[in-house]
Amino acid sequence: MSVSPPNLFQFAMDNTNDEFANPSDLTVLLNAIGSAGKFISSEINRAALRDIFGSAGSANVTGDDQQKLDVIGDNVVAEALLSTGLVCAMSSEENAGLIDCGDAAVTGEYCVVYDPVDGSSNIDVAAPIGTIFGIYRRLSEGVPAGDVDILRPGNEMLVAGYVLYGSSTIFCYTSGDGVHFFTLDPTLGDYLITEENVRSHGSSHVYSANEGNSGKWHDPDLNWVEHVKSEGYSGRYIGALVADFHRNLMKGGIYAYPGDKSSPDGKLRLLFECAPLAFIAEQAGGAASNGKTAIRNIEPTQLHHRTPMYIGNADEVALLEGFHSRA
Ligand code: AFP
Repeated sequence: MSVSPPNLFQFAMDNTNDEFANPSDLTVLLNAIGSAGKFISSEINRAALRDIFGSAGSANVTGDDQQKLDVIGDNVVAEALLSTGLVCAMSSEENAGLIDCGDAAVTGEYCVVYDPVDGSSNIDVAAPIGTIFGIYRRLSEGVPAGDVDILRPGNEMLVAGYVLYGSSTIFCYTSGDGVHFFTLDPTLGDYLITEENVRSHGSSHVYSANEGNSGKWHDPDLNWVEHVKSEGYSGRYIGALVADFHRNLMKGGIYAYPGDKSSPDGKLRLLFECAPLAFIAEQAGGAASNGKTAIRNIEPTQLHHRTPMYIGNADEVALLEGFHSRA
């Protein structure tokens, strides 16, 4: 009889550390996000059948058209985290301000930032999307948690991860001790470990960027992209950061979303997208930069702070930074 590999619950229990208030907290928080991920995964799989494709007819705080699944995913993740009683502050890409955490705003120990459905324009075409999250330990004491607990650089993050809804559903996380992948077994309804201590793939001459925007790019990015093309790099762009990031982590490459002449800070959100993935990239031996500074060292000035980002193989990010430092 074969023994099943450890599930997410067992693995997190065995791999907690003393950064957490209680040894079980990591497990409880990951379990909550994992449960939300199972629900979102099943909703995505049945989206056409349940008429939850398409726009919700609203825009989020940064003006993006909200999809029905953005709204569903946002509520599901928030409710799962609130049910733990451990979360004092939450902020998501879909909300202008902090999400109300009730009594736990005073008693909870953790703050969570998340993008419930990253790449939501992929939903209607059955292409990959994902949920991204980051968790901090609170700073304030004895008062309802506020912006001070959330507006923090990625280098203060305790845990970061994502759930990728692709040809299979993958749960990835780091708590500062390596990066681990779990795959959802739909028959068991459980995430089982499929790769421990993932290492960023070596350089494989792949770049992921929306080159359709290059007419607005600045010279360092134009020079870099001409260079990589002259070196014979391949382009791979899914249009969902979490999916492009995961592909490059496993197969090698660099993802680039530069600032440009009409959007100097680019499109991506520092708290909900960039800082969590930067933590994962670094833990896997990769790197993430805004062209000059490590993403994890950037102090957010507002919840929806945007930043250019280049992330992936460390040598590829260093090459890109060279073009920016010579500018
Ligand atoms: P949405 O979640 O609003 O679809 O945004 C996704 C995203 O922030 C990121 O996941 C993609 O890499 C990027 O946008 C794609 O943007 P472009 O459509 O401008 O290439």
